[in-house]
Amino acid sequence: MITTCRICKSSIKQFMSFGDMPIANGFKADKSNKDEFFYDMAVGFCNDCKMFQLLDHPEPEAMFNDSYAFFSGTSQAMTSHFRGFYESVVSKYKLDAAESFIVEIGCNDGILLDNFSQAGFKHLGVEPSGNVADVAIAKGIECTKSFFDTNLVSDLLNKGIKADLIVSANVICHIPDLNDLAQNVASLLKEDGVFVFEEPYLGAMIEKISYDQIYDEHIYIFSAISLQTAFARQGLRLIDTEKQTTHGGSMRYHFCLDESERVPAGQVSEVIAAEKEQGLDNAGTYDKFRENCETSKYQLRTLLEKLKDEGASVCGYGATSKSTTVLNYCGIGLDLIAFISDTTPIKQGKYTPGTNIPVVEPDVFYESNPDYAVLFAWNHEKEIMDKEEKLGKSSVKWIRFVPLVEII
Ligand code: DWN
Ligand code: SAH
Repeated sequence: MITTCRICKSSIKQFMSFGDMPIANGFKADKSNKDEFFYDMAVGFCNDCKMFQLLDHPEPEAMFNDSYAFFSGTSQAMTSHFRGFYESVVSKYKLDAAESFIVEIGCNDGILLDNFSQAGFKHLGVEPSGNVADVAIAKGIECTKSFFDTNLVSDLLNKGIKADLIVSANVICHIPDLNDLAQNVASLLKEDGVFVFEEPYLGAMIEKISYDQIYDEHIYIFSAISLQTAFARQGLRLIDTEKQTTHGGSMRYHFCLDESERVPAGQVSEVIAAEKEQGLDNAGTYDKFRENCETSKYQLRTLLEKLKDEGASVCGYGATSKSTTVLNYCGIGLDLIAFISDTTPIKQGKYTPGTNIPVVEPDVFYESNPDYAVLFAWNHEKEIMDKEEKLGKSSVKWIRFVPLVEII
């Protein structure tokens, strides 16, 4: 467990712990916890550089390997979102398929990079989880099965590769050595290149009490203030911010090299002013957040216990990474949730990390037609509700726990 901030090395203390946590995507072939890895999921806020961070985490190789369970393409809405990301960045920076080199950090199954690949851009995806990288490669995407680190960037530089655009989505917060990451990005960018990436947003998490964004893979939850400060130390300058609704509230950040002549957009200062107004730079905000998490936990448990007493059948919908935090923190097991339905083949037939709830295919959900389903994939609520309404195969009542615990 660290005692100094990962970014600025000031001393840092935990403001809360979510207790012993397993690997969020560590779905298991059997019900035993015998060989399961647990760590104390304690979180801290650095009062100096304002970075919200985990104080301990498993080794990256234990999370990102050849049996990674999350495939980005499981959501149609995210596929459309990434098409929009591609179109917006190509138009904003006037990228030309014949000239520009694109690097994506953490391309997963190619959900974003495929757009560049199809349009004929020279590109490279960097993806350490071999099984998801294979899906990208099968689409014809150039992808190296590797972590984005100093060795990889040195190799690329030795081959004469420099990037006009480095893109990423929901990956930068997964990289423990953020100082190293920023240095590597700075050396790989062409003089006028840009680094554009989006991440779960701290402001949204605090507002919605979506504490389930905190799990092993998310070493950081960023604000514009904390990222601007961290990356400025490594020669990168924040030039634009764009709020996104994806994953329950995200922020897209645009950085360039310090010496570039690019001018920051007006909304950067507005976003930073709004973050100060919200208190994201103030330790007291996180004490209040801890209280809100405890209330949310109490309310969810109370609702599930009441439904159990009434004899209702309850399942979960979406075996998300986030659900590992909710289930383990709230102490929810098979006594309260019979199974979780999920469309991802690699998760089906397995058991949830720490809590041993079976993950089943959607047909089991339709056949058993439970009374209630906890919507663990709450960030995909619209897509899921529309799909289930159209299918009409279930009469389930939905339970939401973000921003409030309620039956929808
Ligand atoms: O940052 C991360 C984000 C981008 O993705 C990663 N660290 C890991 C992952 O987080 P997650 O697992 O919380 O992501 P999702 O997108 O909320 O996961 C949705 C889950 O729900 C998937 O397992 C697929 C499943 N699903 C389903 O069963 N039916 C999803 C949809 C849309 C559906 O209709
Ligand atoms: N970009 C996709 C995937 C996000 S999941 C999306 O938004 O849906 C996080 C991904 O980051 C995983 O595929 C994981 O293998 C990858 N990843 C984790 N650490 C990484 C690193 N150091 N370099 C590159 N990719 C990494």
